[in-house]
Amino acid sequence: MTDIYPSRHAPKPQILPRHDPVVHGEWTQSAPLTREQTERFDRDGILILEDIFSPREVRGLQEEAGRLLADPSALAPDSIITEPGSNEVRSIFAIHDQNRLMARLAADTRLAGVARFLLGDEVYVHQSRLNYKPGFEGKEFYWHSDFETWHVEDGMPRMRALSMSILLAENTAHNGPLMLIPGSHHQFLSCVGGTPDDHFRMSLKKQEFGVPDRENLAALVERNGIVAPTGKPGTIILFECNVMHGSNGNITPFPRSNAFFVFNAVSNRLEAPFGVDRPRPTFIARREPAPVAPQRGPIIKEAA
Ligand code: 6CS
Ligand code: FE
Repeated sequence: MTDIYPSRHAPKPQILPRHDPVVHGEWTQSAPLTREQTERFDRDGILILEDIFSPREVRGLQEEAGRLLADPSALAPDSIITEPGSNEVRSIFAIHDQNRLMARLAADTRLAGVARFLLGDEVYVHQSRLNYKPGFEGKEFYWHSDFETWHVEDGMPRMRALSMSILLAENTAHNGPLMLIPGSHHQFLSCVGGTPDDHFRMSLKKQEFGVPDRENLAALVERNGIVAPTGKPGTIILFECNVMHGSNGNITPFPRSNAFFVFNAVSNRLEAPFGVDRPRPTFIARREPAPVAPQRGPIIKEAA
């Protein structure tokens, strides 16, 4: 099978064309986003959705994330990733598979319904995680395109996926907010260097392979700038699978926690990885699509 997005093969980085549309669905009056929001997502690859959840729903999600962090004993040990150099929890993966409320959040029409529209297909959760980025200890996530990793290490064939980060704590300019390069998704930045065996054991803590070269990254920033959306808990930062992004460390006392769901089009289900022999474990990348049936209504019932 021809690899139209080759990466980590060549001795030099390359800027390759994007072969996939950004918005795969057709906007109509019944779309879950306005025409303006849809056009902005197409242009920038980023969309911020605010005031989507009720205060009760946000509080319930924050409490659940806190409970899981306080007592992860019921969770699959493999799914818990600690910070490099400490035992602080950095992420809990496959959260929609391990927690009823997070499964209901992922299936909510305000998330899965929007993903179905933008991806123009039924969707499933390719990956989910709770990111905690603890105060004082939270380390950075270096610049990367998620699609580059999902293509090379998981076997995602085309660019027909997107991420939704639901803020569970105030994301400020200080506690390591997500930084994104708007418009960077329109080209594919092919990386140099191979991929170590079981790369995920290192990359989920500190990614050093499948990262862009500094010259091309500097050129991207020069042309497009950097945005670092901040917002109150409940804000959704939605970004396209090939947008270049990263985040700085967190040396403030305030954790920067979020719930993170990756929606992939069912038609874009994983194949054999394009750059490694063995695919990553399923707690990181689901290999059997389970189409999500979007659900309406509050994810937490208001007290009677
Ligand atoms: O490797 C992955 O799939 C994960 N790593 C990062 C830094 N972002 C995407 C994804 O959550
Ligand atoms: Fe990422």
